Amino acid sequence: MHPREQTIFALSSGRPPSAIAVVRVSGALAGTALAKIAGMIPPARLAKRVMLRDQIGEVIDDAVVLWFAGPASATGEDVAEFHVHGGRAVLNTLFAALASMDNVRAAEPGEFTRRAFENGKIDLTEAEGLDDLIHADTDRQRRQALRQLQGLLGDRAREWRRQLIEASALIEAGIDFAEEGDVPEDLVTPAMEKIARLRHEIEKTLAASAQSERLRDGLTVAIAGPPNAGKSTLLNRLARREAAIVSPYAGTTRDIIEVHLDLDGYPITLIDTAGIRDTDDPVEREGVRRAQERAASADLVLWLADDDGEGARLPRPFGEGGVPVWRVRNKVDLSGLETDGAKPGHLEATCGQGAPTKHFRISAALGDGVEELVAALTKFAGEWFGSGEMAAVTRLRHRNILREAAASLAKTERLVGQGDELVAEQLRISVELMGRLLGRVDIDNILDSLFKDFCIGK
Ligand SMILES: Nc1nc2c(ncn2[C@@H]2O[C@H](COP(=O)(O)OP(=O)(O)OP(=O)(O)O)[C@@H](O)[C@H]2O)c(=O)[nH]1
Ligand SMILES: [Mg+2]
Repeated sequence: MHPREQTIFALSSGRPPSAIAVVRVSGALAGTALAKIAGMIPPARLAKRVMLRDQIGEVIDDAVVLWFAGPASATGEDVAEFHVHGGRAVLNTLFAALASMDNVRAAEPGEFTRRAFENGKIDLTEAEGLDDLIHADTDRQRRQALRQLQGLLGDRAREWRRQLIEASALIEAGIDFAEEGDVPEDLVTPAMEKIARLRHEIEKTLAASAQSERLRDGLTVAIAGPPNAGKSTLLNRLARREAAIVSPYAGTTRDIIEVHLDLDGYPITLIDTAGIRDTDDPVEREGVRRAQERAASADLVLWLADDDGEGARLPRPFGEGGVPVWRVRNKVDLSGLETDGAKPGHLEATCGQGAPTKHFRISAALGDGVEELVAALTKFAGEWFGSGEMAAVTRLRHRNILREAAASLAKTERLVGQGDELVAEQLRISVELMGRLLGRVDIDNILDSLFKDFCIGK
């Protein structure tokens, strides 16, 4: 039997041990497996408490089972669910009992979702939304993934495709009329109006997509500055754990340290880098090189320096446009606040050349002024991510296809007057592009790369 036709099973809940574990079985033999192990098949969609037994009649567990007859199931195939106690021994025995059956095997990662897709239960954008949902860390990411899973992008793409097919039907009808020698009614004008409207809508969706994609990938903030400025201390305080080593020796941090923060639902990757200075130590020099590289590719740099002004000067390539840099003066507890009367916290923003710079004075060790810094970061994240509420174009794949589709429609508009056949052909290309967004054509390579990112049991 071809592997695609075999019945598959997997643990669909989290890593054992857990209170309850859910094992899903999908495929033609799901019912046989259920009957064998649970001794019965309950009515569809009704939980039933039963004793599970293995091939030689030994008790596996006192469990709850569910039965979903295909095609009214998550995968479109027959599906059985075993809700057992989540101990490793229970699971291993259950897996062994399932695997002992011919043509029943453990699932590959993402295989359940792949079958759901192949059986028309979900489209590709929904599968991708599901993937994002599983990997979402923050609440905002979760909501966005859910919107995609609910098929908003898929619905829109389906509607666009429908309208494109309508437009091309009009054009083709015009061509047929002309061949038959009838007076062709003007079918091109309404078709072109439709196309112009569609192109406009696609472009609008694309414009909003940059923000959605950002929400998916998160915002990177780099802490950089001279050695010993307290960069690692600040990272640890923001992460609320000792992620990086702090020491009074200059040159402590060499590798890039990365922590993930959730600021008001916005996913932030915060990185701590080696203190930037000239050094003869080859290891530290490599650290400095990496620090500069990462900071230059971050979305925001916090340039940390001692409050006494030491190291406050920005070295290149910072401050030369591109990445916004905020100046953070640390160790205000040491310098004594009376000197200039300024309190820790956020000082007024100065607008020099390029992006506006913000100034902060903090004590990373004691926490003074850190709250203001976090508030400003949250505000920055809010602006950077934008509202992103409506758009669901979260992947480069979507964006590329939509861009191609918009370009193809623009080309269609330019072809008007040069022959309806050319217009019709160009429209066919656009229809195909929309189909690709939904996964109707040349999908195998997209599928392989998408589904292997899934967890087993999904
Ligand atoms: N008094 C005071 N000491 C601080 C403050 N922040 C950090 N320190 C101290 O400064 C020293 C250096 O701190 P780190 O966080 O390791 O500095 P760093 O910038 O990561 O240093 P490198 O990794 O070597 O570049 C440590 O002894 C910290 O305890 C602060 O706000 N006040
Ligand atoms: Mg450090």
